[in-house]
Amino acid sequence: MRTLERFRLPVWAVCAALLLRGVAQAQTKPWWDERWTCRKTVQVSPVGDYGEDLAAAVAFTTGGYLQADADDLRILDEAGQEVPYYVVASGFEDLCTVAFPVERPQQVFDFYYGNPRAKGVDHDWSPKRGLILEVRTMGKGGINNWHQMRDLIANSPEVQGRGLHHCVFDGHNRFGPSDRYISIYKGFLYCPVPGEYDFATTSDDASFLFVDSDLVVQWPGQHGAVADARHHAKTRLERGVHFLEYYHADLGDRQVAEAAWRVPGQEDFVVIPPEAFVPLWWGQVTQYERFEEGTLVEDPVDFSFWQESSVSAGDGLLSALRFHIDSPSSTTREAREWDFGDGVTSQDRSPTHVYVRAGKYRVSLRLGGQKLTQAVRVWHNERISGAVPEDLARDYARRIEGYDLSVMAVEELLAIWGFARLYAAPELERQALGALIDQPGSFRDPDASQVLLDQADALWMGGHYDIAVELLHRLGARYSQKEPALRALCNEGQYLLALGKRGEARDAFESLERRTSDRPAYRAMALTGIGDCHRFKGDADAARGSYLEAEENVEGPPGGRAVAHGAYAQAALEYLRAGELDAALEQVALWESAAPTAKLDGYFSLLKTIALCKRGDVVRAYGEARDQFAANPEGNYAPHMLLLQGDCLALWQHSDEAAEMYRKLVDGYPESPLRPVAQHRLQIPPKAIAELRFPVLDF
Ligand SMILES: [Ca+2]
Repeated sequence: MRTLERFRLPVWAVCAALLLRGVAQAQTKPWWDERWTCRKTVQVSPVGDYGEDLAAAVAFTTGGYLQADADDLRILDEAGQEVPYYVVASGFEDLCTVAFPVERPQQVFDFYYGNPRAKGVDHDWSPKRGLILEVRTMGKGGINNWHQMRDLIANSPEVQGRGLHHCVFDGHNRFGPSDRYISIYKGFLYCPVPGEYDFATTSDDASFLFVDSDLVVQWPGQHGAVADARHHAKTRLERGVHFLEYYHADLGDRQVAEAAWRVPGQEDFVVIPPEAFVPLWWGQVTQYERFEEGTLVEDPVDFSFWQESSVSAGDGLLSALRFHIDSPSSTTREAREWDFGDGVTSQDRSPTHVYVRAGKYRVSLRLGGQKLTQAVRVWHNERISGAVPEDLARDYARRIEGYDLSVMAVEELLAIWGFARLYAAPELERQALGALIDQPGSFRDPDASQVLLDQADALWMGGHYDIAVELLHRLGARYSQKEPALRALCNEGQYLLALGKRGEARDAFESLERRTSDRPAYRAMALTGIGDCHRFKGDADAARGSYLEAEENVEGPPGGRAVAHGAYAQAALEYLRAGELDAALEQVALWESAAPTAKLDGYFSLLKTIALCKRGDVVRAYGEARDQFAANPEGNYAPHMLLLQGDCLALWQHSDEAAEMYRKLVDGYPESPLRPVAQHRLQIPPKAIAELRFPVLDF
């Protein structure tokens, strides 16, 4: 530690150095203890009237050098005397907030830390100013009275977060998920006049308000909040500072914690305002010095960060954090790169970064040859900004569109996708979806793969047929053996078939068949699809061959296939009559997979076409009717298939082709009871599914 000696030079040497090196070196002052490697100089500024028990608070970044519980923190005043302090928040991230006593404005203190072996000092000092909020995860216990609540707090040791707060007026948990948590507010109220003070609480769920350790008003138990002060009680207080405690517990659902008062002479209750709490002065870091392996680091790299705004999106939360380089010489250092710990980087001087999920991130800044990494926590702090959520969301979407989404994890991409959908940012939605498809982890994640499959379905139903097919194709191509890929291929084949692209559909089904030699259920789907391609071509015999082969791959249903036909048909029809279309289609799908040869029977196609058509999927409904007609133009259901093809085409706004189908029925099936229906539809084509009447179902 020889290098430290130069800070113990005699006075004359310091004076000589000053003369030689200029005024800047006047800041060099003796190092208190060489075992402590970091020193931050803090200057305090007064806030509000001075009053008694002066105390300041400062939040400083620790660079990860401070012990999590701040045991190695030492604060020295200008005379080199140790000053007691109170840790408001430490260890949640590389940012520490402490309070400490002060004597006068502009007073300067040295904060020493960075000694992993230092033991904590018991100061027995806490500020008689400000308001501190602590949130804990709820443990086991009741909230029906103060005794239960006290035990519950004792049984709830996990602290989610702590910090200085403005007032007791919260509608969410700013430190974690807003469910099953306990909030503890402790603050110092200034009562301007002696007299009867009326305190009120409203909460969701329980709340207990104490003044000077006496329980004044409470609203225990599980309940919603009310918008009035019906839960209130008076207490007599002298002029001066009084200790307020407010304990709140939320069991779930909504959450509110609100403390109000009516000071003597006032008519109405008001939320106890921030200015009612005796203010802490504010400290600011003015200099940072650090020793590394015994050598003083010239102008160590340092950056600070704070949460600027948040937007909630469904179950998730997006937050913008602001980062600022604190190293004085940073302007002269050219190489500068931020890594925000979520895969995104930036070269900006003072970037704002949007995190798509709350949580802890390791953020690093490379500046010149130095690098600093700090733990940064994105809190569940959804109301820190007064901005309109839609405005913020637009700004967030714009920023996120600039990210390289290929480096982000599946959870992040899902969050972005959900956000983009909620706030109607189609470009971002498309980007997130593309990145999800390309992200190797997507199919290890059941949520992500389901999102992608559902999305393809939604695109299809929205009329984006080609995009839906493209999405499924990419899914199928990329993850050749995984279950969602097989499902994607199967859906792709069916969509292509509905679009009349038999060759491409067959490619998809054959690709599925090649991959599923050891997976009978999917193999049956592939063979059924290939059978559908034959049916589309009008080759009923080849279709039957493929369907029979498919049936060999599925276990026969109980009671045999003939019984299954009847059971599925009955169930599908009943669901159709009840208007439960998804359930009807599910029965159709079960029917199809248990007994693919059913597809050669017109009745199956009839029910499937009606179900698809009623659900609004006229493209697939049309494909089914078309293929069934092609397979068996002589069959009992051939006129039905022509009628339904006409109906689908009419709804799909292909009126000429629709008329052609109705005419085919009128001319080709003179004995059919459906002929008059077709004649009528030639006069008045159907316009909406709601007004359409179906054979079997309606006549
Ligand atoms: Ca609640």
